[in-house]
Amino acid sequence: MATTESDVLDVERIREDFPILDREFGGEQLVYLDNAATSQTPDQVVDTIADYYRHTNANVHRGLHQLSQEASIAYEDAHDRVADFIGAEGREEIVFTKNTTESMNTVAYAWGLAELGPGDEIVLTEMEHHAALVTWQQIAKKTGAEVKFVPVDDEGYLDMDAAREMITDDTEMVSVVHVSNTLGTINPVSELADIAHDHDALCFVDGAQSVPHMPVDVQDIDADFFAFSGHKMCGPTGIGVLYGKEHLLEEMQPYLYGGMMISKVTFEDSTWHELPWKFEAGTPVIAQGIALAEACDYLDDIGMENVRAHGEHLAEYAHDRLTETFDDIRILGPPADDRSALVSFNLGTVHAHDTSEILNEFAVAVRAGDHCTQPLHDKLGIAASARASFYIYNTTAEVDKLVEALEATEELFA
Ligand code: 7TS
Repeated sequence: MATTESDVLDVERIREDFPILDREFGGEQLVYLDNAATSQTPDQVVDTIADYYRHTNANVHRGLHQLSQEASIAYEDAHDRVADFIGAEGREEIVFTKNTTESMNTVAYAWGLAELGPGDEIVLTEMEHHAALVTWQQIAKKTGAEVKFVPVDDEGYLDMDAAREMITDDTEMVSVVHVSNTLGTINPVSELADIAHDHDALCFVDGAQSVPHMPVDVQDIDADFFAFSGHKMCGPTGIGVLYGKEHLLEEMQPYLYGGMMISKVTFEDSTWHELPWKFEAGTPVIAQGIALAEACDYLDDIGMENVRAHGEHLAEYAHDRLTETFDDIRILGPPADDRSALVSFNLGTVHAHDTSEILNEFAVAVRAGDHCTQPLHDKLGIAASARASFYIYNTTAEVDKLVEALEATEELFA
């Protein structure tokens, strides 16, 4: 059983970068365990945004004036930094979007509408976030393609035998979540990409919950497309990333049209700017992009292997403490020692919303609901679950506080 504090991170030091963690509610210090929804933002990233607006703010790719040149260089360099963070070849493969959802929609519209038709199949998994599930479902309706779902077994793992049977020569796209935001399952995405490629299908990996928590190399995975959000990895809101293999992005038509993404425009027709700008129409997410690059620096300074070890340690500790403390608790997903940095659960018959309300009285912030995985909750036979999700600044003492607050919740509803 995991009982000792993770010694891979100097958590006390890290917490100094996050003054928000000192906030108190009703005299209790905040215990922030809603990191899978959004992580907190360190001073270094906040300062980068403030510095940008104080000293460098200008539109990019336009003016020949000095400020615009400086902003343009910083914005373009941010693409290189993010490319390096996930092992992409270069900035051509990194499109800045608003979030994971927009990255998904970009491919669904730009690639899916053009390439899919009746007889084609899109293979998803039962644990997809609505960002993938709803998007591909709607693209399927528009194109006549069919959506299939790889089942999730009782332990929260994908049924890989079923996946091998379901992915066939009719499959055009396999879209799979790397780490489930509800179950904490870490999926074998590289194997799924291989299976997809054996059938000449493409593989889209939703990395919203993996990039913040573990080293990711998109080339090792051999993903064709890969998406994640800045706000779950110490970055700001309002920025997401779409990685795409260069030759695929080259072949795709843009999703949004307008300024910045064009090369030559006449009254009759237009041609497109080079990658990645072809997919970044209008004034882009300049401050957010530059701040995301800073977030990559921040996480790399800590070390992504250490980030991973710490988060998994806390999840294991929480899983163990919850199972040993409560007779009547249902924890979703894989065993304690094989999950990413989160634990979703239901305490007896207490509704998850009630649980989170009581926890809030103790200043313990968790998420309650379906976590944008309604069909998965339906399959599990529950309407909602409570979820504690961890990051670099959380401690086992905070998990203990969660458990204490849950003991009070159980008593209240006994
Ligand atoms: N994919 C996964 C696996 C996610 O966890 C999320 C957000 C998204 C996609 C969408 O990211 P967005 O930045 O476009 O919103 N998940 C959650 C969550 O679990 N609680 O709040 C947001």
